[in-house]
Amino acid sequence: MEEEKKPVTPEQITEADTDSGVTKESFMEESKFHYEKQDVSNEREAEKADEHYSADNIQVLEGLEAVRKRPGMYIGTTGTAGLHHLVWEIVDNAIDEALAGYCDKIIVTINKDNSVSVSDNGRGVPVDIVPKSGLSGVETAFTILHAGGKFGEGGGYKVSGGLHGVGASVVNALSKWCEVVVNKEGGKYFIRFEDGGKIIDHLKRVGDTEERGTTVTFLPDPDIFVENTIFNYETIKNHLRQMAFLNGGVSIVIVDDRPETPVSETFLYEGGIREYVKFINVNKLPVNNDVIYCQGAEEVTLLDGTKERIYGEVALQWTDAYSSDGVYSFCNNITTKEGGTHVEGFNRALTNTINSYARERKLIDDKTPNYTNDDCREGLTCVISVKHPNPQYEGQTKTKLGNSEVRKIVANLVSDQLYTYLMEHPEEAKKIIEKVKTAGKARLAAQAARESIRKTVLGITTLPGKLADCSSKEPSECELFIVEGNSAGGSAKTGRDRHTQAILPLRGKILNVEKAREERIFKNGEIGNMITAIGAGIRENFDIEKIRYHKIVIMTDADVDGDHIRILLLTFFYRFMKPLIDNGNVYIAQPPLYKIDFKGKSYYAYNDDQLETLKKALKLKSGYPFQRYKGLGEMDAQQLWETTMDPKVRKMIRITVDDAAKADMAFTDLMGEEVEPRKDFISKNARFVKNLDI
Ligand code: 1YM
Repeated sequence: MEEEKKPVTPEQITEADTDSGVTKESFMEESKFHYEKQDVSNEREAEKADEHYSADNIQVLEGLEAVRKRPGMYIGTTGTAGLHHLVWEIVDNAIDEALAGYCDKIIVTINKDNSVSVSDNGRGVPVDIVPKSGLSGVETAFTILHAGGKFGEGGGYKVSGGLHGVGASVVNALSKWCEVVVNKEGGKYFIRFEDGGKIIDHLKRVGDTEERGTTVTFLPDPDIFVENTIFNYETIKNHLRQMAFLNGGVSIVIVDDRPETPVSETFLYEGGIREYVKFINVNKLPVNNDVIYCQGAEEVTLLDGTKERIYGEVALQWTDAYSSDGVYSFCNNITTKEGGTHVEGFNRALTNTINSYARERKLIDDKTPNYTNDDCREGLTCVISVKHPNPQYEGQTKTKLGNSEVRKIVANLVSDQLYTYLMEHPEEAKKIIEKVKTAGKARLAAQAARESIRKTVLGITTLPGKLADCSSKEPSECELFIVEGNSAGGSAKTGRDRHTQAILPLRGKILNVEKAREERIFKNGEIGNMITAIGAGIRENFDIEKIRYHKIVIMTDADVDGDHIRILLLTFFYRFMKPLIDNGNVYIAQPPLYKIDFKGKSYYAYNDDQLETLKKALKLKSGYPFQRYKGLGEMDAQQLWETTMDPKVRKMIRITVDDAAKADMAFTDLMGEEVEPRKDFISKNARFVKNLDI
């Protein structure tokens, strides 16, 4: 079993062991020297290296120059995320060494000067001269783009995510300086690169040591990372903890040497992803007591005859939660946010196994239809991790695993082992099936509720009594103002342009659609009014062609309650009428915050800056009175029209999918009830909340 955890074929291990480290067979033939040999031929090798050096170095620098010219292509951004990406790349190399079975400890240190050191106790990066480049293994790995673990095709098993082995040279290219220490076969070797990877002095043996391993220290180049070169302890810590969960048995230490008293934490999870699931579920009530664990590896032969060994593991535990989005998937230690074939294989096996077990044990009667995948996943926390030597990514953000062979591998291992678990633990199995059953019932109830709303709310063609509709029937010129509170609603009704502007006042807060079960949502009067007023249905029945207004304008007070209502409405539109948001039909009105009356005229300011500018422009003395609007209700019909509704002067914010998704996420994260975190969220996300009043 232990061996299963290390996705390396025995053949690869012996190959690597017989060589000084570099696994590729063809390379062994070319290089044909081992340590003893290298010692006697050292000078000659150095000469040879120098010969190659001048010519090759130009090429080398051109490669690294390309990275410096377009860093985004290699690390995504040159912002904070990109900065941390440098650390992930070096850590990935150490993790690869651990996965190859040669290393069990990794230490990441943030140094006082904000450089980062990563050490491992593996074999050490090869130090022999690589004939193709004329440079040592270290120099090759750190200066030649695409020099992966094997200087060529095939060979070792490299699985860590990211840049597929181009990592070290990319980090070097983007560093002010970078130092590598290799302890290998009795010797200590050192090299320093400067200014984006320039070799100042070749790799040197600087002493003797019994230790083994690689230490890489680098200082990000401030000319590249102009925004920020300061590493964030929490970001690195979270990443390393995730790596420790995904690579059970590897001890990963983080040290922050910057504070006066250095901080250090160690992550070591012998249970790997099993402990990850426990960690995610720590504040939840588990349904089955132990985390179920399935794993396996399979060798597949590709069309071109090459063999690949694919490793998969899955850990799962149900909790009493209602959501069905607790499945976290990874390939080669990177999250596959859009899922992919491993998740598909898992889903298929999960649904089949649960249903066939329940039927066999007569926990479900013959007449009842199968539980759906969603039923099986309600409350489930699951980590799926596969290691694949040649992953193919698809999807919009290239985070969807595409290798089709993975589907069957994961499905098989989950089917077999989950089934065995259920058979061997009938008590736990009973609790799990019970949870799935309840989820199924809730689904049927929601379906019935949806059906009834289709018949009632969606069937209602008479418009809500509270709606003051506009006279035009041409949707492209019509606007619906959803207004907070009856008094503001009254002003809006009086002040509007009756031909094109309709007003729907909302009484207080609408229901939080995240919290409520579907049945209640549909029975909520305010929501029903919005659905009928807009007139295009909801969810899969929503028909954008039928909308009665091309502009839906949310008009709320500029205070915390107003912000809250706005987020509730956005969440509602996002969940129930998403095409409206995709299509850019949703807007937020911007009422002014201040009014100054001066020489018989009223002047409005929409933010503090404008207020200051206005005071200056009117040459007002300090202390000159101005009105601060607390709510829309303080404005009369004329003022509301002049400042907020008149298309000629008003300012409105058009909502993007991004905004709405954020609002939606805010609720998923905060789960509604507590006020403090919500206020906190609102104040931090001023994007929706331009006029804040807390
Ligand atoms: C702190 C970062 O890079 N460790 C590391 C890297 C390598 C090896 C061992 C290694 C790999 C192989 C053989 C092989 C790398 N070597 C190379 C290259 N830690 C860190 N530890 N012997 C040693 O893959 O066959 C790239 S990474 F290219 F030089 F072989």
